[in-house]
Amino acid sequence: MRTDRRLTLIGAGLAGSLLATLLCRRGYDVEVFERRGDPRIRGYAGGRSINLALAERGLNALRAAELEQEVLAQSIVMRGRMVHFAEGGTQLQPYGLNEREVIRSVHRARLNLALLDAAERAGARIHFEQGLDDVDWSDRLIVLRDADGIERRHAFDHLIGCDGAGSRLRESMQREVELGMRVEPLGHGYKELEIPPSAEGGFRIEPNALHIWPRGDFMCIALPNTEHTFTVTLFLRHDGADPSFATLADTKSVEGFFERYFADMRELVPDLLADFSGHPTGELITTRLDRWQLDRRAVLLGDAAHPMVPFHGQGMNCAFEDCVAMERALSEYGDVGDAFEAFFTERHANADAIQTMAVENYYEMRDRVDDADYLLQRELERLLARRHPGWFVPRYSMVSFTSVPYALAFSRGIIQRELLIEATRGCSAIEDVDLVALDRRIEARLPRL
Ligand code: FAD
Ligand code: 8R5
Repeated sequence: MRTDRRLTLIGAGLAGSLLATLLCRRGYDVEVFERRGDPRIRGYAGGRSINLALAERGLNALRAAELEQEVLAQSIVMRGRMVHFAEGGTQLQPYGLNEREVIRSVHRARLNLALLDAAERAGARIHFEQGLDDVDWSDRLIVLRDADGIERRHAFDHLIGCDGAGSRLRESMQREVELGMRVEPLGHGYKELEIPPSAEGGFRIEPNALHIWPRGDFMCIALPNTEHTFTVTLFLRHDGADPSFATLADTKSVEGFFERYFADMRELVPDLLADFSGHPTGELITTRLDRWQLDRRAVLLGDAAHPMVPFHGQGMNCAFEDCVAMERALSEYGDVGDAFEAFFTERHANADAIQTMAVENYYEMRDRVDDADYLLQRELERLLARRHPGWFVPRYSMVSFTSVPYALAFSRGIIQRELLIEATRGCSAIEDVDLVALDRRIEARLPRL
């Protein structure tokens, strides 16, 4: 085996296991070190049903690994946002323009199992309970630690860090070179709750939607599971004036909070108080790096390279797209170091763009989806999307239903939003919009895709 065909991956999470599969199929000799135990033997720690939204970019990567059908078969289609208004009532806002433009809810643990099986089938050697502790860069050794704290060293040629948002490899690289890391906490956290099946065993609310309870500064969402449950997530500021996680410190205030803002949740989530006190409060942080590589020997990918907040449902989708980009770079460049450089050059601005769009989508979800001006802009956006297909494509659609580079979706999104705001200024209905004048402005300002 030529040494430049040997790759060492850190982390067998979503990206690590998919990347291992893709690279083995390209003839690389892939070894993966994962801190946790093999979930196929020990079962999943925590055991809660956590689901993720899978969109086109993620599906595209799964297709490359021939896993698309297997994953789709165990997914639930979400056709749009079901908005639950504060004053009661709901409204379904479709995500796409046709029945193919949908996102899907997938079970994280099950997806990870399918990916691990695929990686091993493809020939990857996965070592569980082998967490990366540090890297000896001068001797090209990784220092691993098992569950009992026993240390061992292992030689590497090239390292790919797929070890997630709290990446240890990133820390080891940072000690060697300035990665230019900026940590941007959102100031809000999240809490997961569960809607169980109904007494008859079915879904308690509409299954084919992503539910949103927008409440201005905070919100709840719910995604369906194949077990007929929903995972609800409350997003709320950590500290400061009521309501915040800090002010929800006792049973009474938690009950009062849900009573006041999410009245239907009391009935939907029978274990509300137990879930609230028993589940940890999650952190929401964007971390940006100026560099993802060290010396052409190591590179970061997925959450290790670009942790993002969840509001566009793109963390996994972007990590999967990274895997395809890495595979492509390795097949285009004979030299692994060159491939790492090319990968970084292609992905850095795109990761930066989706990180920014993810933060923006929090504001949109929690505060805009029930505003009249927003709804009018959205109606016009959909009209224009039909009038100018493949040209005026809503930003949400570019992100979720295409593989248009995120940075391009971001820059076109800015122009499109300006056009929508200008065109709807002073209008109260779609009939008031001067479409002919708008067509001319689109022609002048928005290049064709
Ligand atoms: P991970 O999947 O986190 O994998 C990292 C792996 O590295 C893990 O297996 C970990 O055990 C291992 N590891 C960590 N440290 C070490 C070490 N020192 N040595 C060895 N191994 C190590 N994304 C979406 O696209 N859509 C969604 O709807 C969505 N919902 C989400 C819901 C929740 C509750 C959360 C937390 C995230 C969600 N995301 C979603 C984001 C998505 O989970 C991540 O972006 C994605 O998992 C990133 O993949 P990754 O492989 O980079 O990291
Ligand atoms: N991640 C998602 C969207 C966009 C929905 C829209 C939003 C929970 C911790 Cl908050 C969120 C989306 O614009 O209408 N698609 O997919 C997934 C989301 O949150 C996930 C489930 C989550 C981290 C907790």
